[in-house]
Amino acid sequence: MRTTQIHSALLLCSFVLVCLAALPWGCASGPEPVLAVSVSLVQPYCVVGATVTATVTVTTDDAPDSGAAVLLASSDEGVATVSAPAPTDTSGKTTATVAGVAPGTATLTATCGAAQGSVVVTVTEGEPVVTNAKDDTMRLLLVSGGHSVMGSGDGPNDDERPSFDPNLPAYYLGETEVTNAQYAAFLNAAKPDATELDSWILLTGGAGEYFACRIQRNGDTYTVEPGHEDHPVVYVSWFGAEAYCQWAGLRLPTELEWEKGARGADGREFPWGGQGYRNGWNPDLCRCWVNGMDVGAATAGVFDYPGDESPCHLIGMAGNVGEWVLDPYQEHAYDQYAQGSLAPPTTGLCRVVRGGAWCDGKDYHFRCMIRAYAVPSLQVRQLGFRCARSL
Ligand SMILES: [Ca+2]
Repeated sequence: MRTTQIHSALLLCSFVLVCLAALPWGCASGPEPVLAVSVSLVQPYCVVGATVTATVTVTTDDAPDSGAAVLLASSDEGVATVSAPAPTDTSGKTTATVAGVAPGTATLTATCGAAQGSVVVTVTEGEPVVTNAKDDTMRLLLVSGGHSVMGSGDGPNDDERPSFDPNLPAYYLGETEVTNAQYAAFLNAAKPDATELDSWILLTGGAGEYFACRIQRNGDTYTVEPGHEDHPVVYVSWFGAEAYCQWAGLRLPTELEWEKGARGADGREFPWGGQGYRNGWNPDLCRCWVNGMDVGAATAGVFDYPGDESPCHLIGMAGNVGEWVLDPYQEHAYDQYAQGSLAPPTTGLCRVVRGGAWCDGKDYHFRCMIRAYAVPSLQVRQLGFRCARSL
């Protein structure tokens, strides 16, 4: 073979290799008969810094493994990025990896031939739901970071004014108030001495059926009166709430965290909605005096009023029992927050209490921005708590 023939043969081989490399995997020559493309996520969210797998399904009018190459892109690479998909398999599916970059939402679009499919991925700061390792019956829900409306511009109380718009980092908040069963489990594990026990919870409760404490002690064993396991614990002091949180590896929420969890971002009056002073009140949606005294039990199960759900999907923020939060009460705390300093007060004789209770009858007790307070040793029938956790 002459040199020019050898060069021609090598050039031809190179050309064929280049053409093969340019063809998508499994792609026959000519336009592909792609009928539809769909893309789905194994889970509808992606945690910042982590990845999830997207599945792209290509429907063709030929064998499913003859699809053209799939291109996958994110609408916002500041939120989510996608890696190159693997080749289409014989079932017509291909997979790609989605990486969370920053909190927000991005649309993932898969393109194959003339067809497109898309799905929205929400990139979150953490897992949307965590179960507390110390007590696997307790769920905490992610409250996303960002601005939200707090306080009130038209409310009647000086201490809830002004309205302001702080930017809180993400955190977790208990889905419900802590229950009798959860608190009894804590007492059984902690085995408090008599002094500790008395400072945490008043097991003798009050007189009468409505006013009993539903946790009972027999030696070192604590049990719950049957039928009240899922009711919120009451007669618990702020110290008793703190002790539970420390045991569980959690903490009490600050009052700003509590209020954001109850209102979401739009400054609503009640967890379920309403804008403006007392607008949106509906006593049927939460445990309150209207429905609390008539049914023979003061508190209700923590999931018995699903209408008392906040935009963050937290239950019982309006009613059932009022809730201790972390902060000492200072009348002018909201003035200071509104000026930009979000550090909670560190001193004060009382602790803040948030939300209404089964024995409250007035609509304004259930407004999300009401700031009540009590001495931390108080142990009463309408006061419990829920837990929080940092990311
Ligand atoms: Ca409550």
